[in-house]
Amino acid sequence: VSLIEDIVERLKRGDPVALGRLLKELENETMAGYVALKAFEAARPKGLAHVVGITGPPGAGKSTLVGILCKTWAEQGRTLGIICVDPTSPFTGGAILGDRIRMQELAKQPNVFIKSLATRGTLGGIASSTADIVRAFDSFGVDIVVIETVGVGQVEFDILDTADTVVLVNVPGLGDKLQTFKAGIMEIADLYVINQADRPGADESVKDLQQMIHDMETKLWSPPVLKTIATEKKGIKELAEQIERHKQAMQQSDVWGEKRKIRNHKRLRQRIMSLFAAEVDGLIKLDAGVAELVDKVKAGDHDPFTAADRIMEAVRRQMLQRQG
Ligand SMILES: Nc1nc2c(ncn2[C@@H]2O[C@H](COP(=O)(O)OP(=O)(O)OP(=O)(O)O)[C@@H](O)[C@H]2O)c(=O)[nH]1
Ligand SMILES: [Mg+2]
Repeated sequence: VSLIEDIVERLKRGDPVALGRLLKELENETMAGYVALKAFEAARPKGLAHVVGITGPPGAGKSTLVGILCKTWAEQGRTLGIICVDPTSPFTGGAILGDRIRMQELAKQPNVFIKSLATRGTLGGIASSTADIVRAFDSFGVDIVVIETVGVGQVEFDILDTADTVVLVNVPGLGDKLQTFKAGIMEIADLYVINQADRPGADESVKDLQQMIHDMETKLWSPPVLKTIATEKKGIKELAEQIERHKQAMQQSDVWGEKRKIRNHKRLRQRIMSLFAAEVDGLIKLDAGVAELVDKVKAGDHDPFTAADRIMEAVRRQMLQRQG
């Protein structure tokens, strides 16, 4: 048997080492990873896992919260897949060691699997490998996939808009920041948490958020605002309950199914995009004319519209040639 077949067989038997290997391949976007995942996911039920995104500003206490929340779930017998996107935030460098110890502690549980992803490499690469890793966890049979991201940019948004439930973690003293939140990531949150509620101003922040949610148009689900003290394990039970309640609300409507359709479609689009990008990159290397055109656009001596049209034409020509 080939190495890939061997990995797939072991995955089907629930071998955590094989899972670790698959996740590594998916992170590196290798062909072996895609072939293995394709074979594995074909043989498994799909879309059963509840995908929970936890996001918020640097240092809000996301990792601490994820750690305790996941420990609670693991003790209830749930199987968990945790994805930490960019755990080495430059803002709270000191927390990395704590993060690692906490994660090691958590990873000792037989039903908890952790994958850390560093935000490097291609634009959109993280979003697409995260989507594949979610699928891998789902096929492996985990009950809940938790994704921790620092909520600042487009990449996080791309990752989180395919999560079923998005939890936005903040700290007391939101005040003026509320306006900026409103415009961005705020809109995709299903649950709001004021963590570090042991610090002053927690109740005001809760009120501010509640007011903001009240002002927003809410359809099926009105997002609750919760207070937690992650370091003292306070408010965790309520948080877990609300996450579960959101899942039930989604399943009672067509949102649960709709989210899965969007997620599947997005994976397809991401794959097409990356194949296409590879095709174009190959062409630029091979075709002196195209390379020259790209250089002109770079220098500002050529408009990108006509250049893109020409490159598209060249790609089509090349594909036809290969067929003929
Ligand atoms: N006082 C107080 N401190 C907390 C609480 N929760 C977390 N912290 C502390 O806040 C710091 C940051 O916590 P992390 O869990 O690393 O925060 P994070 O949001 O994951 O940070 P990044 O991943 O770097 O963005 C750590 O020193 C925690 O111990 C809390 O409820 N109260
Ligand atoms: Mg963190």
